[in-house]
Amino acid sequence: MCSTCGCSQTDQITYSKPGEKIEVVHLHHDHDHHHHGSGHHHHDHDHGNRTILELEQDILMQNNMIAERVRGFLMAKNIFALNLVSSPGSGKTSLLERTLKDLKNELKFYVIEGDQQTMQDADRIDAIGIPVVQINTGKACHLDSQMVFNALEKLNPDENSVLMIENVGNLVCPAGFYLGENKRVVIISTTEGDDKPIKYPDMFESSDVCVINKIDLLPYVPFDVNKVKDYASRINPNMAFFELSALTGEGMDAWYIWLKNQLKK
Ligand SMILES: Nc1nc2c(ncn2[C@@H]2O[C@H](COP(=O)(O)OP(=O)(O)O)[C@@H](O)[C@H]2O)c(=O)[nH]1
Ligand SMILES: [Mg+2]
Repeated sequence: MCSTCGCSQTDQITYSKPGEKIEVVHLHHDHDHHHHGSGHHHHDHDHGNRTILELEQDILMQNNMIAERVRGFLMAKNIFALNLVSSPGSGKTSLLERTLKDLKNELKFYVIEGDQQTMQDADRIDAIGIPVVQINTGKACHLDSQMVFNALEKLNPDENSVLMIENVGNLVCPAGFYLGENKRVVIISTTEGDDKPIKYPDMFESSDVCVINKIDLLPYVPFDVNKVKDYASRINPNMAFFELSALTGEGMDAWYIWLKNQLKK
């Protein structure tokens, strides 16, 4: 169960590289122990809210513990990791594609792709010649740290590289799941409306960077860039902003400078 929206997670998650399918058992604690052995099931009803809260805490605690293992692995290898989050279609894969194409001769990249179904995004990354693992989360609406940990075992990334994690398209649930990343990047595109930061504050609060994508469409859509920045800055005063078009390439240079500066730290 996702802590935020209450969706159910599948027991089996498929991890695969393009052309290859591997089944990995998803490790989630058996939370039924709240109900075992008491014989007083009417109490479950009385304490229903408490039980749900404990379940959420368990899931997030478990996730954070494994995220710290991911963090330790990345630190030991001096790998810089970004977690890209957004609603579906904002341009996460497009931003990745252009970034990888433009910087692949300078930096060593690895990619973890998260989607509920299909290998399509992994195929797009594979076409650029970058090592990629696709995680199909099934019913789950976010990546969790165990999935990333398992994907890292498969990727076996070199030291001094950059790991790009494309999360499942969703502005809600991924906010609660730290993956061990260095920075979280929320992407909002000009076709989504400029009210998203106040509607989905958790995602903007938990992100370090906000990429405003599809600026090539600004002449055609009612979207006030300054309003987005204002809303997002109220939620997160430390947010860094980039306005760009992953389609035309406009504004990508500032994003590249930021990325390369991060690696020097
Ligand atoms: N006009 C325009 N379209 C874009 C831009 N970036 C992505 N797209 C388009 O938006 C759609 C969704 O992009 P995608 O990268 O798959 O989004 P994701 O679901 O967040 O990974 C695709 O049709 C892209 O071609 C952009 O900067 N400008
Ligand atoms: Mg995508």
